Amino acid sequence: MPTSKPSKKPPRTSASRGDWFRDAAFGLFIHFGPYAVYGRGEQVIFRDQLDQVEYTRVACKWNPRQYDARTWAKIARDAGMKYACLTTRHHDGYCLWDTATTDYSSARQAPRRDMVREFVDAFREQGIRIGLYYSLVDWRIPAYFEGPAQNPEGWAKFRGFVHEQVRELLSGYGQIDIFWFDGNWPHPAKAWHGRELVAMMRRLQPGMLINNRLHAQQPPLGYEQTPGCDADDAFPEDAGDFSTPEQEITPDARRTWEACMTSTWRLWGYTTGERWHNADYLLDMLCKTASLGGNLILNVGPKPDGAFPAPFTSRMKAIGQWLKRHGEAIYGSEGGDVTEFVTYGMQTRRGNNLYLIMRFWDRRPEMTVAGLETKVLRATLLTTGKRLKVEQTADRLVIRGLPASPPTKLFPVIRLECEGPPRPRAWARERLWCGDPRPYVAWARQRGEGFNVDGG
Ligand code: FHN
Repeated sequence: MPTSKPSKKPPRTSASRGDWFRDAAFGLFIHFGPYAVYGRGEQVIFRDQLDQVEYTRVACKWNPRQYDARTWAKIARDAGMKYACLTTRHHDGYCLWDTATTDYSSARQAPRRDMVREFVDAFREQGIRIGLYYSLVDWRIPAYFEGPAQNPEGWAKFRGFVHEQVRELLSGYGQIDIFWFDGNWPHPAKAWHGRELVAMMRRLQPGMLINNRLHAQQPPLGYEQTPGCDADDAFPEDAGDFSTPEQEITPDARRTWEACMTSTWRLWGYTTGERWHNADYLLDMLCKTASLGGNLILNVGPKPDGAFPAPFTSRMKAIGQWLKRHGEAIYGSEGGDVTEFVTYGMQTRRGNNLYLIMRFWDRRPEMTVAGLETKVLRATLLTTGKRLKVEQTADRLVIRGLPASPPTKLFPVIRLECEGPPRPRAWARERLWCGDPRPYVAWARQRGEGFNVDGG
């Protein structure tokens, strides 16, 4: 069902922090760790209930010799990604930075490398903003499972370990733009001393964005609730700056939001025998997210040797080329559900421009856009630069001069330059099901009242 109101970008997180993020629109999520050796996703130790000692042995031997953050950064840059978020520690507990809290790290084990350092340096060099993912869960630690009630002493020690690790990550690697908590479940933010933790983080990195997952209940898989959406409406100070719907593009009208999605069918860590989403499906995610006023962070699980899987790299190349030509419809755009356009695709807005993102190309020389109130001054097929003819009546805009063959394998975009911010007519704003039926009554009455062909 079409939404009843054009989706707007939610209120800014805070003028100082959120501007670049909402304009950036597109980020890279990287789930990298020793679990890649197994080729069965990032949770293999838990899902397969592997022997902890055996997994630790394999993890300590893991040495991704092809890990080259500069290559990763160039792929992300060419894909049009404006920020990137690396798992510094996932639920298996293995740390990718030179931490003093444990020897279970890439700095102390086989690689002898501070992979977080290499990541921040390489991506910053490409002008890409830095995000650090951090799992509160650590499946190695019994006190994590017992929790504060059953093991108050062990929990306090574990919580201290977590706070110190966060402090290290925010003290030793320069400006961090995003901190991406994950896995607070089943413990509430207060069990993590969330307010103290966030206060410390704000002191160390005042301009940094924090996601909502220290606070939002992150139920294990199989729960009803969409992971990453806040369980309640209140936003206490440990509730972070943006919502994180996962594996679905679900707007949060209350504030900035970022959909986190895999580029394969399911798992975040490297998985052999993957089913990959095609480039048009991945681009559809990005355009849909932008049309609803949010950001997309798209995931890759690097191979055990540290290289990105080739199917990911090729898809990102195609999307990057599309963004080179059509990026103005995505970066810095606002949600654009302005007119009745669901048949063709999606819309985004930017100032006085309305962008029509065409998922389907029906080869007809003209197309109709119904319900746009604002006068169109100029129409351009952004994909080729060709000027298009427009004829606008009260309720209908006809766009003419469209080429028969689709001008790109991905999504052609038409830019409508309007005499003001593009607005829908009342009936288009309300759509069929949500507003004043009278325009539709008059429209149906054109035929008469009755059930027969002649309206009798
Ligand atoms: O359990 C994790 C999962 O492994 C992955 O890291 C995702 C990414 O958003 N977060 C949790 C599931 O919601």
